[in-house]
Amino acid sequence: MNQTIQELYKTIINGNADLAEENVKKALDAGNEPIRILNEGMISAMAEVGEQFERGELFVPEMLIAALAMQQSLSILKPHLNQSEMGAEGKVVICTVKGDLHDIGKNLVGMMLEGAGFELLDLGTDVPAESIVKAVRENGADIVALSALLTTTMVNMRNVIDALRENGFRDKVKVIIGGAPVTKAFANEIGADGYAEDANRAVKLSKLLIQLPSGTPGI
Ligand code: B1M
Repeated sequence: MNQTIQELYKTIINGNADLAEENVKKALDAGNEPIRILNEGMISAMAEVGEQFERGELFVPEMLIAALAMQQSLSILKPHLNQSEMGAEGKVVICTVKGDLHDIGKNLVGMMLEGAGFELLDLGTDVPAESIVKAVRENGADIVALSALLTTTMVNMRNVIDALRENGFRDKVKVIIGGAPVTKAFANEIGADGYAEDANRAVKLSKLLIQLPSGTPGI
């Protein structure tokens, strides 16, 4: 890793968004390939943040700040990247389900997925099943990622899976779910393809699921 990219890597881990933006510009000015800046300076930084989070060495606020630094600097890099390089991992439709306005965890998962090379279509919060089906129909998707923070709204995840099935999309997309009250047992019960406890695990799960053929039992 050369010096400008290393500086960027460090500023993202430290969550210094303004400096990270500056460092993307510096790395571009120094003649680095945009895709190299993305992979070595940004995606690897978020992977390290995720690992530190899993080891309990940093916590949600730090992860969120790092994710925001990643997001901000990504907006500087995006115009320099080929479309095929961004979102090369696959397309994800993400949202918080109907009735639920909590979006911090969903945003974190989205940023981490985007940082890991997935193309993201974020439908926001309080999203009814029909809107998710519509988004999949109109845009295509490899993965539908659903977040819920309330015990009263997590049940709406089942409605999304049912609606995807009724509209003929269930075998075409993988469905992953997460959020504080959600469990792996619940994911199995409603027929989701996978459950992730946190944003980093959601990325790992998505990378794994996208390689599996349709109809493979959930993990
Ligand atoms: Co609300 N709220 N809230 N709230 N809120 C909780 C969730 C609650 C546990 C607080 C409590 O009572 N202790 C409780 C739920 C109880 C329950 O259902 N069991 C609760 C309640 C009751 C409510 C209201 C009903 C309160 C009221 O009005 N009476 C109301 C509901 C509004 C609605 O949604 N319709 C409400 C409102 C709000 C605010 C608007 C004030 C605000 C949300 C602001 C926002 O999101 N923009 C809010 C907040 C901030 C919280 C707490 C304090 C924090 C949530 C949070 O952002 N955590 C929360 C208490 C708590 O969780 N300790 C609480 C940080 C975030 C990074 O974590 O979202 O869990 P989290 O995401 C994690 C993982 O869960 C996972 O990854 C993230 C970490 O990497 N993850 C996924 C999340 N989504 C995933 C998707 C995946 C994979 C992993 O794959 C797709």
